[in-house]
Amino acid sequence: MLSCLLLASLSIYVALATPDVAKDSSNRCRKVLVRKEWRTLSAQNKARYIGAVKCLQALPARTNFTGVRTRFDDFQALHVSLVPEIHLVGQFLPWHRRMLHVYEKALREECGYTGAQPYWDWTRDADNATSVADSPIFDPVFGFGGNGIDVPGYAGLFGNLSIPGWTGGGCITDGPFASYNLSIGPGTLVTNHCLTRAFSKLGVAFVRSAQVANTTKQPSFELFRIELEGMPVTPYLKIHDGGHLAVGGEMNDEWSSPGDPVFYLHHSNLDRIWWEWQSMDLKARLRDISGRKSINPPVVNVTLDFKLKMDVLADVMPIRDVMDLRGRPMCYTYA
Ligand SMILES: *[C@@H]1O[C@H](CO)[C@@H](O)[C@H](O)[C@H]1NC(C)=O
Ligand SMILES: *[C@@H]1O[C@H](CO)[C@@H](O)[C@H](O)[C@H]1NC(C)=O
Ligand SMILES: *[C@@H]1O[C@H](CO)[C@@H](O)[C@H](O)[C@H]1NC(C)=O
Ligand SMILES: *[C@@H]1O[C@H](CO)[C@@H](O)[C@H](O)[C@H]1NC(C)=O
Ligand SMILES: *[C@@H]1O[C@H](CO)[C@@H](O)[C@H](O)[C@H]1NC(C)=O
Ligand SMILES: *[C@@H]1O[C@H](CO)[C@@H](O)[C@H](O)[C@H]1NC(C)=O
Ligand SMILES: [Cu+2]
Repeated sequence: MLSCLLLASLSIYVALATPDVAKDSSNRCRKVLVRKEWRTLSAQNKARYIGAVKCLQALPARTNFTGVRTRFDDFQALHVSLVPEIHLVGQFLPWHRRMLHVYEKALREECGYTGAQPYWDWTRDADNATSVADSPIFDPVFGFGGNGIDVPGYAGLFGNLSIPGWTGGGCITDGPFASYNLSIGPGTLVTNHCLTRAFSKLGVAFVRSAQVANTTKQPSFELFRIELEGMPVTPYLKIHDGGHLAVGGEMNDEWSSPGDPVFYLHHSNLDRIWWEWQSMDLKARLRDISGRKSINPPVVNVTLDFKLKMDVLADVMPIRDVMDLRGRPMCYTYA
């Protein structure tokens, strides 16, 4: 107690003395959440996370998007409303970092969850397998349930490309989310439908350690974000779209993918890889941002002042404020 008081008064003193430190200490985190890989959580903590997601699925919506029923739907509908603005542009990684942070906050503040947002490191499954089917992520009890039921002739949701080696395509039949019907999606539609999955061997081939290594070795944010995000800017899938395709179904729907709770673990892993890349050279990379403001001309890069929008779910926030996980408002790290 005494040492706390001493430290507090010391930091006020230092803050007054040097403006730089004042800025630092005002951003200092009171608590740092540690985001962990799903399979490293205890059975009890897995159950707590899933319980909190189911809680969001039972709370009433706050947004006014057409069709939303629950707090879980709010986030999915927010994503649908912004799809043309948040992919294939400079704010792709910052916007999803912000979205995850707001989602994690909702789980904690509205659903009594005390942990951090977990992530799914698919390399742990994909390096030695051709399907994600055996991943603990898809466990019916300690995970998010498994593949969708087989639908003969399922063509996937990947434009007109035929997707080799998929199975499933229909409603998931087990796990904690088999009974939750979505009301947003597929695409921009508003329909009452089950959560679908279609595990794909093609997708798995793009989320292996070699692909991650090729992503984190890129020397600039410009090359890094392109190497991470994937088609149609790149000729083949990359870790972002590869992960969406590996799960398939709703997860592979560019609009309504946040309808699969696994979306948040996939994007948290991408966020972790961005932070890992930033951490290799913090001095330069905490400020390195680029990419088009919009997919429509004129081509202008975003800057750190570009505002990330969350409708009524959270205040707008400049990209600058999500760049450093070590200070407020972010205050989380990856283990
Ligand atoms: C939703 O719509 C209602 C009725 O138009 C309005 O009163 C309310 O402020 C809106 N809420 C939000 C969050 O936009
Ligand atoms: C995958 O297989 C390689 C070579 O067979 C092995 O070295 C590695 O430890 C395996 N990785 C995992 C996660 O099991
Ligand atoms: C898919 O193919 C059909 C028939 O070839 C074509 O009419 C349609 O525009 C294509 N859709 C997309 C998204 O490419
Ligand atoms: C959930 O959606 C499926 C179609 O995807 C439908 O067959 C089923 O009846 C719906 N269940 C409820 C409770 O609305
Ligand atoms: C590695 O990254 C470079 C640069 O983005 C890309 O041209 C190349 O295709 C990538 N290689 C693999 C195997 O993904
Ligand atoms: C956007 O930023 C990248 C990376 O710094 C740069 O190569 C590119 O020329 C910029 N584009 C425009 C239109 O300013
Ligand atoms: Cu997205």
